[in-house]
Amino acid sequence: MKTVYACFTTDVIHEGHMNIIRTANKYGRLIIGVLTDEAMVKFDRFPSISFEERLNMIKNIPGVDEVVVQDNIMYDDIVEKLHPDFIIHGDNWMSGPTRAIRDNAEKLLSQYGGKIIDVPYTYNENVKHIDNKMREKLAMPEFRRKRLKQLLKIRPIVKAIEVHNGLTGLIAEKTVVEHNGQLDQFDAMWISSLCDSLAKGKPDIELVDMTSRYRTIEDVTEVTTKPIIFDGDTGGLTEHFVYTVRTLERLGVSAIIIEDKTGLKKNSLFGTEVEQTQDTIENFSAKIAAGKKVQLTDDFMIIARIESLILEKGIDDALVRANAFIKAGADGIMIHSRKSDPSEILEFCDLFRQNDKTTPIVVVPTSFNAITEDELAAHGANIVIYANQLTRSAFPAMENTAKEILVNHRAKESEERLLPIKDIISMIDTL
Ligand code: SPV
Ligand code: MG
Repeated sequence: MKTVYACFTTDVIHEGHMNIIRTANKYGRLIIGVLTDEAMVKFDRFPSISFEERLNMIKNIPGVDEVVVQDNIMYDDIVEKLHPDFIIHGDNWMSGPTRAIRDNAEKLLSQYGGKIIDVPYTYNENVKHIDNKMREKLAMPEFRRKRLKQLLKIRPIVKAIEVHNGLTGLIAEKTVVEHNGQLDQFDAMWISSLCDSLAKGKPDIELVDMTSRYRTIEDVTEVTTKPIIFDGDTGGLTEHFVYTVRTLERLGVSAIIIEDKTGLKKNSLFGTEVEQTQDTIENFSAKIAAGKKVQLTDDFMIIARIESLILEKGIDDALVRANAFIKAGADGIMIHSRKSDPSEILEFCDLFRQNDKTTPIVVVPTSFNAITEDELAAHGANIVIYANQLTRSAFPAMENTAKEILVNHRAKESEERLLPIKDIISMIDTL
């Protein structure tokens, strides 16, 4: 009897899956691999039910002879272990980044004469509806909010990218790349105070008020499912901060990062070129403790951002503060630097990890951008934030086009660099 293998990454079985199962049964004994959470979040989306639930669901489908665990989206281990005669999949994997998965399967099978079965993908209103419902469940505050903590448990380092509106939210949500035979995407979104302010043509000095910042969150949550880390600047007055915590929790935000500065906040990347005042350990600890006290769920995180390196107060000061803020209840710490050399950040991480193996460390490698995610993770960093690169790439592109139109007195010359009109009008899915 021949064996047929299929990998399932779904939380809901619909007619498309049943079609694959029926087709597979014609070829032989069907083994289904259930993709682990770790592997699933890396290339697709967060599961809305647990791995065990997915395993049981698939085990109980008539026509499924055996269920196994698949812990990588690529088939190398599975093919080595099971040597299936066929791998079956919907033909939607013939284009886009998932093509890399098909290529991987094909190459492995060709070594011993195995074959791929591409089943025409079932795409009708019912399947579309089920798929949308599954995704939209992930966008609900109660599911989205806890996802950062879940990701921290299963990702070697959580990767967040800056977003400041629906469009940048969609980029963070949907961008998947194939590189070196692996698929990758961002895990989370960072609502940067710098970029949220810049998008409104305002300086990054806590001038854009919370009502407006909440509006940005709503614009982003409308069209995405990934977890949000909110840049809360100094957190403002403690009496105000407690309300911010409540609102963010209700909106489904996973974490707020507040920095230990006081008075008129200026962007950290100015460093000591402008006057910036660090808050006292006592005041800032009291602010964190007040926030933790009003928090209603276990999902939400308050992360303390330490500005000692930015203000040239040294690593020892940063370590003392980190420990004090954790004692006050902080769920994580962010350490920032504006040097291009990452040494002080790495030294901080190493020293901090000597006594604390678990509290998440967040880093923002804007200035020290040569360091890779793997290197940061090796020093104990848990979250890496690409804090402003989308805004910084869009701005020069827009400015160049504006200049070009002025020079040419028409738009023809710019056209070939622009997204085609037909792509832009069909870019956004309608309900
Ligand atoms: C932001 O993105 O607004 C930040 C990070 O706070 S930084 O600009 O580097 O201070
Ligand atoms: Mg900021």
